[in-house]
This record gives sequence, C-alpha cells and structure tokens, in this order.
Amino acid sequence: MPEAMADVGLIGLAVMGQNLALNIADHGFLVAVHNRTKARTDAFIQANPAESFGATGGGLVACDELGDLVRALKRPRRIVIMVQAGAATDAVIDGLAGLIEPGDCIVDGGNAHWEDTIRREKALAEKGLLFVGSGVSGGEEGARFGPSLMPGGKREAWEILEPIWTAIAAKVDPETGKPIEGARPGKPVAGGEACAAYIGPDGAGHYVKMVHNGIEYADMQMICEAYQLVREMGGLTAEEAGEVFAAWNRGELDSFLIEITADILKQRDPVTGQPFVDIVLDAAGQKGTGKWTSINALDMGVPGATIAEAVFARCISALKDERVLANEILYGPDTSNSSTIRDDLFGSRDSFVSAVGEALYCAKICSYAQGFQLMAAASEHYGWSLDFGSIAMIWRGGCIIRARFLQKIKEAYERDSGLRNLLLDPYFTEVIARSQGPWRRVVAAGAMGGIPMPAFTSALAYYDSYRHAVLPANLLQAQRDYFGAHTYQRVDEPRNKSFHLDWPHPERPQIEM
Ligand code: NBP
Repeated sequence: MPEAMADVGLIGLAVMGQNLALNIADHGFLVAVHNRTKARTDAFIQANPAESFGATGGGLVACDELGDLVRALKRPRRIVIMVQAGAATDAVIDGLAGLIEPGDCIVDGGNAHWEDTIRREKALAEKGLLFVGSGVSGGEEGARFGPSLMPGGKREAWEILEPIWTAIAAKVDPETGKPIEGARPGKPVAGGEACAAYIGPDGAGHYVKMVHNGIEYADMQMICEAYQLVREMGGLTAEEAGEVFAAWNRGELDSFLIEITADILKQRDPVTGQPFVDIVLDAAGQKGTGKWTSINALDMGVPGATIAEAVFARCISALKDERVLANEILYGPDTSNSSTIRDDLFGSRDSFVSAVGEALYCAKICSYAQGFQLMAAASEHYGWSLDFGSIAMIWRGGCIIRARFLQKIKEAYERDSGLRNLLLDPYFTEVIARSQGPWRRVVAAGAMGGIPMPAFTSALAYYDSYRHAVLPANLLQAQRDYFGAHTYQRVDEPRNKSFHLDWPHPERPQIEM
C-alpha cells in the first residue's frame, strides 16, 4: 500500500481493539492495524476482507511492525491504543513516541488510571506529541456498534480525533434520549446525537470513565438486592422475577442493566433445565475500577458509600466457603415469617414488589448523586471544569449504565449547571419525596427478614444524612477533643475558630504490671 494513506492507526487487536477497528472502518475510515503477535493481525485481516466493508469506503491495512503503521498514516497521525492498562500501555507508548512526530496524536482507549494519563500526557507534551486518554464504554458490543466515548486531553488533540470518535459513538434521539439501535456490519446508524464529547484536560476522560464504572458497580448491586428481595421475601420464581424486571424496564427504571437482568432471569440452564441464575456460583469477581472510585472518594473526602458498598458486596460474595460455614453457626430471623413481615408492611405481594421497584429507583438516584458529587470534587481539585450535563448526555447510549433517567440528569444540569447535588433538583427531590415511604418499608422489611441490602441501606443512610441539618458529629467532635485534644468548633462561633475543653478526666485505676 502507498505510504500515508490510512486515516487512523489502531494497536492491540484483542476483543476491544478488533471491534473498535471494525466500527471505525464501517464509518468510511481506512484503519492501519497492528498487534504484538502478528498471527492475531493476520487472522483479523483474513476474517474481515475489503468486501465486508461494502460501499462505506473504509477498510483495514495490516502492519507487522510499529514503524509500518506509523508510515501508513496520514498526518497529523492519529493512533489508538487498545491494550491492557499499566505497563503494556507504557510499552506501546514508548515504542511509538520514538517513531512519530510533533503534532501527532496518541489515543489511549484502555481503562487507564487517570493519574497515569496525566503523567503520560505531560511526558508526551514535552516531546510536542498530543495525547488523548479516552474512556471507552459498552464492552465488546459497544466497541463494535457504538460505544460511549469520554475523551480527555488538550482541545487541539480532541479536534484531531473528533471526526472519528463522533462517527463511531453510539447515537441517541436528542428528544427522548433513547439510544438509536440497529447498527449492523457495514451499516452504521444515521443521525442522532453522538455519545462522545470532550470531557476536559489530561486525565479527565479516564477519570469520568472510572466513575462511570463505579456507578455501574452500584447499579448492578442494587439490581441484585432487588432480585433477592423479590425472590426471598416476595416468593417469586426466577422467571416471575424476570417478568417483574421486564415490566420495570418499561417505566422509569428503563435501562440496559434492567433489560439484561430480565433476559438472564428468564434463561434456563441448557444442562439441567433449571433457571440459569440458580446454577451460577454466587461469588463475584472484579477488575478494579469500582475499587479505584471508592479509594478516590475516600481520598477526596466525598461520601461515596453506596459505590464502596457495591465493591465490598463483591468481596463478601467471594468468601463463599466462609459464608457457607457461617450459615451453620450464625443466627438470623426465622425466614418462615418473611411473608408475614411482607404482608404486615405492604398488604400484598404485588404491592411489596412494586415498592421494591420504587426503592431501587430511589437508591439509584442516591448512587448517581454520589458519583456526580465525586466528579465535582475531582473537577475542582484538578481544574477540569467538567460539564455534568454533557457527561449525562454521553452516558445515555452505548455504555453499560445507559438508562432513560440519564435524560433527567441532563435536564437537571441544564436547569442549573452549578447544581450541588442531584437530590436538590426538583425532579429528583419530588421522586424521592413520593417514593421514600415504600423505600423505607422495603429496607425495614428486608432488615427484619434478614436479607442483606448493603446498597439499598447505604443509599438511604446517605439520603437521610444529607437531609439532616444536625448530625451526631457534635458528639463525635467532643469525643475527639476528650481523648486526643483534637479541638472542636462551636455552633455559636465562626467555623474557622477551634476550641478545647479542659476535660475533668477522672482518676483512672492503675494497671498492675
Ligand atoms: P487486553 O487488555 O487483553 O489487551 C491485550 C492486547 O494488547 C493483545 O492483543 C496484545 O497482543 C496487545 N498488546 C500489544 Br499490541 N502490546 C502489548 C504489550 N506490550 N503487552 C501486552 N499486550 C500487548 O484487550 P481487551 O480486553 O481488548 O482490552 C483492551 C483495553 O480496553 C484494556 O485496557 C481494557 O481494560 C479496556 N476495556 C475493555 C473493555 C471490555 O469490555 N473488555 C471495556 C472497556 C475498556 P498479543 O496478541 O500479543 O497478546
């Protein structure tokens, strides 16, 4: 092939890289592809010959060496990296940096830690190279037919990448906020608003992607709690629970995760014929972005307890053998009373199930409120000037947390771009005012029935803490001053003044040595 003909390079041809390359080619771009192991590149090219891109004008060009890929690209060069976060990403960037020229742009589409992105962007800028750290969400299917894209870096870097990222992103109907489905190989969807927008400088894109994943952890955990409640306390079969989720998916809870939950619950195991969910081991794994979000919430001093609880819920699920043992030893309430507790509080099974749906929606709002508060703190800390309405907008399609209610978040930030907390937006205030009764009764019923609900309960504690003008931290301050002379502030003095009380410590008994 003649040199400098390809529109974009893509390095790393595992599942995400391959699907992203095909998506880009479907949109009429010529993609130069490279992988560390050549056999993978060859197999990829063989499986996707030029004719599979039809009349789109796009296609793939195999490059055995990094140097071949660099030579194949038009200038300024755009090179997307889809390899493992960490050392692999550094290795690829180091290899490229010696081959490309000032003004060229490297795009890291992996799940990098945002501080690595800040470091890489700075180091490359010193060589005159542009760098975009872009969140890519939606898994394999999203990468292939429309991901949600969260690019961060210098604006001039984004401008170089923008035509490609806008073309390949998921599209939503601007009026309803609903994703426009129907992309097929060689036939991308036309029209709609792209789920890709400039997020902010250096690590902003990867940071926002990380918080997206943290929120995803909480969404999944809350769905699991709702499922356990309707099965254990509601007495529903897996299939009936699937019908409930399908019905919820037609209302305010309409989202990708609710939709796939309905499908999963209706699925039978091909081997035993039992409900599929019943033969899956209840021990969850994790890759780390939920943990990063929770650690960062602690570092920033932002209340992100619901997201952290979702991470801890996976940790305790992984202690399967220990839980089986504890089940033999530890006491809980008599579960034969579950239906009595339920009917005393709700009157009927149907109203219990509907209350669980309301509880799920309220808890979900609280976890998003925490995620957006965290992003607000990071935005201030790093000087990113994040646009929260735009972030909600690009999460409406393509990504795992896509949901109808993200349109409501977008509208909330349109009403007030400086909104301090989602809960304070009139729409969300009203939803929780309306549904808090059922939410509280569900949490009470679950607690009385001994059903673990770490995310539901932590979200309710967040809501009640946030709306309390006075918390018992007055006593806590006094305790700290008592045992450690940590000082305290007074309600009748300015916040910046500290006081210490000379506590009348009683004589302590001498410990005999
Ligand atoms: P992996 O994260 O498993 O990356 C492996 C690919 O990178 C292989 O093709 C490997 O080549 C290649 N690679 C190259 Br080129 N140089 C490498 C090096 N120096 N060290 C190690 N590997 C090297 O692929 P993935 O699952 O497609 O994910 C790609 C990125 O996208 C990751 O950062 C991931 O976190 C992120 N992501 C994944 C998802 C998802 O749903 N999977 C979603 C969103 C984001 P080889 O053939 O020689 O091993």
